[in-house]
Formats: sequence, C-alpha cells, structure tokens
Amino acid sequence: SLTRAERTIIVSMWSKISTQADAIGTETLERLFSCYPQAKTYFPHFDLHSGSAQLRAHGSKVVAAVGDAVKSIDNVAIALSKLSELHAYVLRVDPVNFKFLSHCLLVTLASHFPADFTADAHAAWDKFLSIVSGVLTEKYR
Ligand code: HNI
Repeated sequence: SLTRAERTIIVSMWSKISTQADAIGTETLERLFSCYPQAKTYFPHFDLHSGSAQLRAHGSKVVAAVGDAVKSIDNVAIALSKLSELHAYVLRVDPVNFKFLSHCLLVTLASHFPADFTADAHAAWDKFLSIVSGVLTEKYR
C-alpha cells in the first residue's frame, strides 16, 4: 500500500489535475490508441479519431473514476467495486491494457505538470495506478 508521502503527492497533484481533467483524459486515450492500437478493439462502437466527442466524453469518465480513487485513497477497492465488475464481467478487457493505459496517463501527467513530476511523484503515481489497475482486474480470477 501507499506510504504517507506517496498519498500526499497524489492528493496534492490531484488538485491540479482535476482542473484539467477532460484534457488529460482525452490526451491519455489518444496516446493509448496511437501507441497501443490493439486497445481499440474494445471500442468498435466509438469514433476514436483525435478529439472526437466520444473520445473526450470517455476520457473525462476515466479521469473522474481515477479521481474517485484518489478521494478514497485508503479504500480504492470499495470506491471502484462497480467498475471492477464492469471491466471483468462485461467488458472483459485483457489486463495488459491497464498497464498501457496507466503508462499513457503517466506520460500525460509528466507533460502537463513537468515541475511536479519528480522521480518521487512518478514512482507514487506508478504505484497508485497499479493499485487502481489491480482493483479493476482482480475479479478476473
Ligand atoms: Ni474503462 C468504461 C474507467 C481502463 C475499456 N471505464 C469505463 C467507464 C469508466 C472506466 C468510468 C464508464 C463506466 C460507465 O459508463 O458506467 N477504465 C476506467 C479506468 C481505467 C479503465 C479508471 C483504468 C485506470 N477501460 C480501461 C482499459 C480498457 C477499458 C484499459 C480497454 C483498453 N472502459 C472500457 C470500455 C468501456 C469502459 C470498452 C465501455 C465504453 C462504452 O461507453 O461503451
């Protein structure tokens, strides 16, 4: 689990991220679909072109869910339990895609907040996103 220092980093950076949540969500998905095009197979019903309305709407939902996890940083499993069932039982997303998405979110954070994105911040976000991904994939077993 996260140390107190890691929680502090995440909660404080979140207050900045949340002011540009939609832009960050959209950029994360654009990076996901351009770097890891296999992730597109889960969205046959979406227009995935850069800047499309569906991409932006979905990006803002994903970042809002990360925000829910930040707000319940000690109880991510409870905060995301509904989403965990959706991704495991309904969407059946291959867990490797969570690593790709987490990576793309890290890169997006680094490019939007270069001064905040120290090595410690990078490590804290990496750990936090692997906890979030772990929750969203744990019901697969
Ligand atoms: Ni994900 C729907 C959050 C990873 C494919 N996803 C959602 C929704 C949220 C969400 C929120 C909307 C639920 C609703 O409408 O009730 N997804 C998250 C989060 C992560 C994540 C927080 C990881 C941090 N999802 C992924 C990954 C994939 C993925 C890695 C596949 C590449 N998600 C989907 C698909 C949907 C979805 C597909 C349904 C989209 C739709 O609207 O039809």
